[in-house]
Amino acid sequence: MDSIEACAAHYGDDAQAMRTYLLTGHERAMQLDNRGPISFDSNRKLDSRIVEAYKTYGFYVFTGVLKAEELQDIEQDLEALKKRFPVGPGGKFAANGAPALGADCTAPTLVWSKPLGDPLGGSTLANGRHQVKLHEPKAADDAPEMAPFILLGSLQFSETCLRVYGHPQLLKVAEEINGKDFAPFNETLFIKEPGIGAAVSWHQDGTTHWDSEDFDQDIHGFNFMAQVYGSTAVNGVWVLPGSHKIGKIDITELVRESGSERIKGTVPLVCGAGDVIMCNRQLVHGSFANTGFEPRITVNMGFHRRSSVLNVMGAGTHNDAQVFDDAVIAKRSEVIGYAIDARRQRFPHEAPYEYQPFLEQGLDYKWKAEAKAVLHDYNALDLSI
Ligand SMILES: O=C(O)CCC(=O)C(=O)O
Repeated sequence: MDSIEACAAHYGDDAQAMRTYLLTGHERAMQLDNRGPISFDSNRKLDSRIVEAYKTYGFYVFTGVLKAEELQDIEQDLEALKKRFPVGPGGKFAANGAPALGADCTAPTLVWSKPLGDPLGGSTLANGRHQVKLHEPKAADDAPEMAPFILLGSLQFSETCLRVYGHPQLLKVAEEINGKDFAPFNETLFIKEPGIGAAVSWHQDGTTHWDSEDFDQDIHGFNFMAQVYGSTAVNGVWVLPGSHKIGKIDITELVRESGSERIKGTVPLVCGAGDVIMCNRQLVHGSFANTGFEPRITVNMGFHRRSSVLNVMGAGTHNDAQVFDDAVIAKRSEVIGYAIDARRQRFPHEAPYEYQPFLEQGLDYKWKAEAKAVLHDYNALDLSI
């Protein structure tokens, strides 16, 4: 409630409307039948109730996926990671004078924003998909001028995120939704520090397949959003349930019909630390600036059907546009192999995931010092559609 009050207080004349929106959205989200542990039936198929709920709403909250030990690893790793951030946008050095994270990368890494800003909203960035600009609340006087809020190509910087990516149950879910030969999309961190974290205006993620004759609700893939600290109505992503089935939506019109940026019918992705949300990329979704007191760090990892990316000209949203032929997809998929092995080394009691394309080709990846160099700039090949 403290965060809800703090958030509402940033909305001036709309404070009461924002308070009501946050409270009712939270209640409605908690009433949906789309949360629970990952579970498979006796044939090792994803529980049909999960599949049905995901199809209906476009998202599912998997509870208790990352256990306390793993969360602790991630928290420590992310604290160390933040110390490696450059002191400002494009900077080459961290505060301690060491070369900054990403300073030697050519593929994009950190995206910065003014505190509580909405840098994408209403801009032509990312193919103009963030059609409206959200309210940019005033940050505290002592807030930094600029702060990082997205880290692209995150797996090259964080071994703990790489291990999350290799999680056997999550990869099995990716297989169930996108087929045994599923392909990666991209991996990012969304960093929403209290009082600083920027908004990500309402959007749908897909770009390339809206007019495809094979269009369906899964054609642009999905993201896993693993929560390090949990996600709330104040700091979390909001979604319009069911909107993933409709096609390309005029968001400006939705906002107009709703009478404000608080789009009618939307609900927040509410969950605890260690929960992982599976979120269809076609859902109308976005997040407000984090004016509350709780941090949200999302370990984001997307997956596609192979047919959605094979020989497709990329959207150029996350990297330079290129055609994704077999060789590009195979190269980009190596990270799955490294992730599985990195996880096996840290959690040897778990049965590692077996990725069908590697089995078919006799490929076996070992996570060791040289492999780290292979991941440098790996996101230049993000399968961005
Ligand atoms: O985490 C957020 O705030 C935004 C996430 C998002 O827009 C995405 O994953 O496409």
